[in-house]
Amino acid sequence: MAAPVDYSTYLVTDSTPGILGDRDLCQVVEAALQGGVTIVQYRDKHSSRDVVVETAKKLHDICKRFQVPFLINDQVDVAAEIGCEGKARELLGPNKIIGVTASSVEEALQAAKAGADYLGIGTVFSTQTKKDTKSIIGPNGVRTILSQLAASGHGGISTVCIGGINISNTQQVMTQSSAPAKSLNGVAVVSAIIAAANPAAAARELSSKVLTAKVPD
Ligand code: TZP
Repeated sequence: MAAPVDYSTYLVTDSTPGILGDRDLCQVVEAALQGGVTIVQYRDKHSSRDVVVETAKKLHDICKRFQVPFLINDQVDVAAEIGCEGKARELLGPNKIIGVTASSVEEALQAAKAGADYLGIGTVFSTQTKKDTKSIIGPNGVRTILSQLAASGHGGISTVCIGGINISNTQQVMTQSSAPAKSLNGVAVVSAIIAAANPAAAARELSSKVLTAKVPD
């Protein structure tokens, strides 16, 4: 059986021009892994398919060195081509990680029933990183979704929250959003690590906040 996935400090990359300054994405991700990121999703809305495949291969190799799962956002064909850990099940077969973003109880239950491995719940707070978010649900919205998952027999699905999460609000969000029967497995962040002056230190601090706030499974 595959080892359980640690969702506690989930890094999502960003390809917005300028966000990395003069730094290289692979170096930033490697630094974040040194700081304790436990799972990486490559999200690239700007580059050509060739660049995406090339970058995905490099990032996958880095993640393998750290024994951390590597997922690709949306581009299921690229995930299939490079054989990474995250995908859409029909195309890539069993033993892959599928994540679905949910901003409502309905979406969360639908994804859980369809067999998603984990949910990205949000958008929690407004964020400059993704401007087309459907709704800002706050920690209370996250708690409602977690309660309903547990109440409908889907309390076992892994969950992270996403959207505007940073070092200053992680502990509060982890604590406030926890439903009595189910708490978050972790937090997913883009800018809190990718745009940080020191991504390794940012990942270390974020990871320590999550672990302090997390209720053991
Ligand atoms: N999905 C919902 S919000 C978001 C994504 C990919 C962006 C989160 O970015 P940040 O910088 O962590 O607020």
